[in-house]
Amino acid sequence: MKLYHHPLSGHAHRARLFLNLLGLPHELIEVDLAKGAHKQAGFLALNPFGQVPVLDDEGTIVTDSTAILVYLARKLKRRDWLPESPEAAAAVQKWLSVAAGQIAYGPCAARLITVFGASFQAAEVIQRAHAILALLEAEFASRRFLVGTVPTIADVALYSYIARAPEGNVDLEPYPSVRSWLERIEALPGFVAFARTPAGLTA
Ligand SMILES: N[C@@H](CCC(=O)N[C@@H](CS)C(=O)NCC(=O)O)C(=O)O
Repeated sequence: MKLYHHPLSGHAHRARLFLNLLGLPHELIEVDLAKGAHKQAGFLALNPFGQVPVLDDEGTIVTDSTAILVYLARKLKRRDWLPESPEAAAAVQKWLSVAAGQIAYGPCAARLITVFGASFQAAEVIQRAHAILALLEAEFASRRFLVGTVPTIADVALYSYIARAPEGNVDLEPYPSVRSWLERIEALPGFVAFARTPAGLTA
């Protein structure tokens, strides 16, 4: 398998993290976002959205980070990571939507300002980040992982941008249960860290 990625992309880190948690051998291909390689014809043929990550599984092309998580879990028939009961599948999907919604427009956007110079309104996206973190803090007060008692792709999808939220000036100090959950993910066999950038609160 090949994973087209960028080391500072949390979306790409989700896919890379899951490949490693599954113990799947893979080749990492870095896409030079700074030079606009993701908008060149060759890459757009793989992903018309012009975004990383992209998974190439022996010619089967899968784009979008959470779609890659679903693909890998289904391909390996890992019902632990992607359960099949209607209730659990719906719960996982709910958190994948949060990853593409509140996380993308909250902690991810806040970090895009400090790490990549994006032009979002800092106060607005930081406030959004704290809203989802407060909700998660309440969730983790009574459970170890987002769905059930074992990690699922929901946890993988949310991990990267929450772990690096301080780089976007989003303080994790008020969220001890969220920080304990991050540590539980980091203790999983095969865990691979998301690169740290000295920015925001970690500058
Ligand atoms: N929905 C996509 C979003 C991916 C995404 O936003 N990737 C960023 C890097 S973190 C990217 O490639 N941005 C370049 C661009 O949109 O032009 C996914 O989940 O994979």
